[in-house]
Amino acid sequence: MHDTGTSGDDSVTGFWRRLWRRPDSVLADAGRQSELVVARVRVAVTLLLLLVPLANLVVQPAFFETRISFGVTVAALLSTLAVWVAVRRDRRPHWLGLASTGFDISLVSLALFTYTLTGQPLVSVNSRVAFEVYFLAIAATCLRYDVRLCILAGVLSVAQYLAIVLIATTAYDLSALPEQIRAYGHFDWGSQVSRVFLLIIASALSSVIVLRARDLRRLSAIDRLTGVFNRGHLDERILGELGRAQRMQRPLSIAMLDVDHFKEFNDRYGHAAGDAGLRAIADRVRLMTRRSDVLARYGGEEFVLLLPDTGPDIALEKLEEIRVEVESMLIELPRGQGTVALTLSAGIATYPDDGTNADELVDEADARLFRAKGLGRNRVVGGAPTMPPATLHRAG
Ligand code: GH3
Ligand code: MG
Ligand code: MG
Repeated sequence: MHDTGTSGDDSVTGFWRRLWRRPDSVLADAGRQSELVVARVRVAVTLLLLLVPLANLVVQPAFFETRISFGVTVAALLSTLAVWVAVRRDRRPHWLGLASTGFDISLVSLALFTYTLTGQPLVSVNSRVAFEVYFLAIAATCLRYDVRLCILAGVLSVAQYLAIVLIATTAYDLSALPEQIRAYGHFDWGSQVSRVFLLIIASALSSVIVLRARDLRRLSAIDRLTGVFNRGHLDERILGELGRAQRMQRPLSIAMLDVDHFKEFNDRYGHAAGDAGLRAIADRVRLMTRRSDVLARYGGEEFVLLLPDTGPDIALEKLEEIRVEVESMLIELPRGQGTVALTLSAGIATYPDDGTNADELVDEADARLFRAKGLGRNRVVGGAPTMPPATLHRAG
């Protein structure tokens, strides 16, 4: 069945599937756009973190640890600048969100681990500044609109932090470091467990925010009456699908469907019956199309069906199949008034044969729909030779 973005399945497996689903193309795009914001914040935070080793370098320039932590932070700053430059140059591959989430979390872990490396393990496990940056990195995953990345950030931060604590406790006797006790407290497992829980809660909260954003996004893309996509979403998708067809050098068919004599149907059976008719037609067409096809309500009783990777012959065949199916459907009238049939007409235009941009293709599909109406309705006109309809029915 073709995807309208509805969640449908409320079972536990349905929930997990929903959690693990890729964001739709528009959200994924918004996520990639956000990488520039994240890259800027990352540079700013790393610059701020550089202040501490820089101050230490001024006070204790000869100390080996001071030089090491300064060197590591400068290396981190250079790598954040490199990522920022790459993102600014518009290099935003699909794996960018995954890579930059892993990079952020690992950067914080590296900052914490540097303290253990430089003989200050209590700073690693009780740090008040560097540890909090984990929360910034986890919160930034919300901007990527991908729940999988929120979960990954949580799992990675917990795993890396626990590894740091284990290394610090194994390599040092933390209760025998008197000079650090005053500045960084003492080590206890209770507060370490609380820290890990906070990371898990932050990751869960980010996941919920992303799921909510996805629900709102779905609601904003769906037509409330029929449950198929709305005009706004269609406008975005036409451009996306056309871009893909051009890149892949594949055809794309656009069909404009219009219910015949629908005004008469409304006048005769009432608006509620008209609404039921529109819902029934939308449901049936949706069931008959592929997951990659896009069905949208264009306005009133008009629908648009995008058929990616489909040339004029196959598109005509598909629309004929839909026309025949709709013609044979019986629509239940409200208040037990019985059943009635509806028909539809359609016009099809195909990229690249009939146009190279969205306006040209929609105009051509519309012109062919007009021709189908003029030829007597209940028929499909496309670029390929039109088949004569077997029967002609009128509403009512
Ligand atoms: P044609 O065969 O030429 O397409 O004729 P038509 O009557 O279908 O076309 P027309 O554009 O004259 O009328 C469309 C009608 O669709 C008018 C309007 O009452 C009805 N309509 C539009 N939106 C809705 C809706 O959401 N619900 C209902 N029930 N009717 C709607
Ligand atoms: Mg119309
Ligand atoms: Mg009509």
